[in-house]
Amino acid sequence: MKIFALGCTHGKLPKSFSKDASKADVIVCTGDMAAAGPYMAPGKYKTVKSLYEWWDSLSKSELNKLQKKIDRSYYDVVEKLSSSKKPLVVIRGNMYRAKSGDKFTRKLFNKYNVKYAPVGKRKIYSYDFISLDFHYETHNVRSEGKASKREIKRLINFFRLKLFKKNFPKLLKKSKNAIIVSHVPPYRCLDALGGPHMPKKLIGKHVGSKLLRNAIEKYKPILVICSHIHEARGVARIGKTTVVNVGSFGQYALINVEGGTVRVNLR
Ligand SMILES: [Mn+2]
Repeated sequence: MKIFALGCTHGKLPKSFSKDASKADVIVCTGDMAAAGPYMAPGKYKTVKSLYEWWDSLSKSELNKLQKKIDRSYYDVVEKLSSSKKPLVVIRGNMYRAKSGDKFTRKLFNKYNVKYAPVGKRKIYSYDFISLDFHYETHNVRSEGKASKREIKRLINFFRLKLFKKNFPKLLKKSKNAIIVSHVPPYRCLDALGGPHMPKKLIGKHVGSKLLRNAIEKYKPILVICSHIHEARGVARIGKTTVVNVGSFGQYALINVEGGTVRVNLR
């Protein structure tokens, strides 16, 4: 089975998408499809903080204009992904999660018949594709570590950690040939913060999911496909499980799964 996998597209699909997707059996997208606001800043910015400062400095009308562009990019990516007519496994990531964004996403997914469950299972060929959408745990709420206890609790509840904790291991336990599609990488695996914009004290900090890590160690799925930490792109192993962080902004992976053997080609 050939998988075309990408994620954190942020409005950008690879030029070869149609060609490569037509050769794949399954398309996987690990979320964050829409353009990322602060990263649309013109010119050169040295730090993440300055990107956000630029974003915060915008007037209401400038923000509205950009928001329309972002909405459009979300729309375009989902339209293109679903145009391949191949089985499509998609999750949402951390973007568009407030009430209006949630509504926007549901409408968009309905329009293109995109099947979605925050934590769910779909059998495709002889494999169980298990989705695990974005969630926060105490150690990774706001990587800056600045959130108050109350805010941490709110974000953990808002992103429904309880639901994931309850259902994710259950689904895995009952699965054969499991392939996990997660927004966040597993803890201490392709999950270290870095890159030129990152404050020094955060470089190397692990912000992956412990829920996912523990489940991998216990249930030994064949493959985990993730993104979210753009700068930690790569292929790694946890025991016999292959983990692929597909990267961002149109980067992708061609993955071949035959029985228990996984081969990964990062593009
Ligand atoms: Mn993300």
